Amino acid sequence: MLYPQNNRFRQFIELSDFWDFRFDFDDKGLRDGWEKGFENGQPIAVPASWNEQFAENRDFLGPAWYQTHFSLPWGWDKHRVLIRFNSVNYLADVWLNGEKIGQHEGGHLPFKFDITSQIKNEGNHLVVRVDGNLTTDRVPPSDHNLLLANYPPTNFDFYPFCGIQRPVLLYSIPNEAIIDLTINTSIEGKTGIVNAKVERSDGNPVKAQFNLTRNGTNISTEIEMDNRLSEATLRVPNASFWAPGAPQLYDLKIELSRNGTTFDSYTLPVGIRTISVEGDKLLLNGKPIELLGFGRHEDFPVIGRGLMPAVIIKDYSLMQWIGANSFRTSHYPYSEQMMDLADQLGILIIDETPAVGLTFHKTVFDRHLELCKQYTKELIARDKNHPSVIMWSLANEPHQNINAKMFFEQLYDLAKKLDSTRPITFANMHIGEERSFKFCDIVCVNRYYGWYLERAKMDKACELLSKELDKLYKRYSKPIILSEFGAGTIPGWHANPPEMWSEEYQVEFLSEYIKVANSKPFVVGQHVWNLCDFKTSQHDRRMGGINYKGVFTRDRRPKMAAHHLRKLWSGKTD
Ligand code: BDP
Repeated sequence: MLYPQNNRFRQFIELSDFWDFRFDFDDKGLRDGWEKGFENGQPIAVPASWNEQFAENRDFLGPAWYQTHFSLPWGWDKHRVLIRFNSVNYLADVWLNGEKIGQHEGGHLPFKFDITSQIKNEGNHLVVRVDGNLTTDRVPPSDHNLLLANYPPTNFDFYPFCGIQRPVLLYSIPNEAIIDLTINTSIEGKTGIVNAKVERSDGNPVKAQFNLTRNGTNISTEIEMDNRLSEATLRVPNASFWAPGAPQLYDLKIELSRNGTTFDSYTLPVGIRTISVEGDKLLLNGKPIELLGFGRHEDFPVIGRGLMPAVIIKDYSLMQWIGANSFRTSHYPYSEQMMDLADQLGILIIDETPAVGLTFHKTVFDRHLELCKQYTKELIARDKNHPSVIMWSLANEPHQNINAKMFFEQLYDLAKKLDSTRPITFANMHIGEERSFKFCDIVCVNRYYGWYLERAKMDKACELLSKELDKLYKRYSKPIILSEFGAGTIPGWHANPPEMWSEEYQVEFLSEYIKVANSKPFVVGQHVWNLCDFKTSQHDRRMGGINYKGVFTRDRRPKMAAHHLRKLWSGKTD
């Protein structure tokens, strides 16, 4: 799914602004015709979660209604016009000028509607009903078995922020247009090979010009297309390959023309790189790579899970300062802006779907599988062209259950069919061995010995961790990533000898885990939980509704562990 862009043939504007907003406490909006417009609203910032914007109603998860008005930009009346929502949590119903234009279920992933036939030149009225409620038949689900018994009752450990959390874009494309591109790259010696598959809105005959450029290099080819789907391959001698530390990007520009007149064009950054699993190694461009980094959250005071460009910059800067080269989009897809920057900065990403808290109960199995398949398709469609994305994670911590195997077999097959070039994984919960590791190319384990188990006993914790890793490798012969390990730490709380919740304990905990990881050649990644403290539901284990496992605070100040990790990962102390 291509991101809208501005060029001679395409244009987009963001409808980011203060919109009009109303909570629908009695769920009467649909009955009372609010889709035609509602009264007594209050201003709200879009994009941003609604939860922390007001003095009241933080934990009300919906439904709530948004409305705004806009005019069509000059010159768009001759073109196709679409509206794209980059992320609405969780269920969105959309009306334009009183007419329903569609619905989308699931947050964190974009959806779009063609509104060419509904749009007016002036005075367009857009209404969105958002339901962020957690229920058992949604993914992520509400607390199914009271495992956490938290409030709001989630089956996962982060705050269920809701609303229009990423930009809403209005965009125009030509009537005959490039609809999608799929880029695959490979390497032969010093030559980079770029294969570009093009999907068009129709199959009319056209000429397609492909130009791949970077620093004065220009590789081009022209082909005739007479199908909706066509492809071209470009070979780049002495190519600059994409890798952390050298994130070399080419621009691939595709232009469509007929009878000498160009009528559409799209430009995409392309990184030439390969990723594969061989034996106990993860290989980037044919060479073993070790992932050092974090699990993270899109989370910041007031704005919640809303797009926050400055925080994205800050977090990348912190990761680079500390010597990290990677992170996992725990536990849902992050903004497209975050992915674009990872391509530019050379950061590796384990890209996770929003499938967290899965239980596989008979009553919800089919519904959850259907939603997870939808999310997997939407995620791969959105992120398949990012060189930074090196792995798909199909879920976080599914509950171990006999039915999980059937579930993951189907999801794995689907993901492989959609993208055979990237390894697939999911992150496994501490409480036991996963029956579905068979359906992973790399085994990801979240482990908390020394925190939730063997509390405060780091010696015993490391012994168990080490034994378990050996056992897992012996059984599955796949590389392993420690995809989470961490200790709750109150900033400024000290103890000697180290005690749980103290900064010293976090330092000890992370150091000991890293020692174990470094001692096992088959452990190819260490992702600390978490980059920063983050908001979660209220619970007796979560003081103030905050998970304190960050090595930075929620406002991005370093704890002792941040300095320590920097020393371990980058050798720097200044
Ligand atoms: C893991 C989860 C993560 C939690 C973490 C924790 O994957 O979402 O925040 O534990 O307990 O089980 O801090």
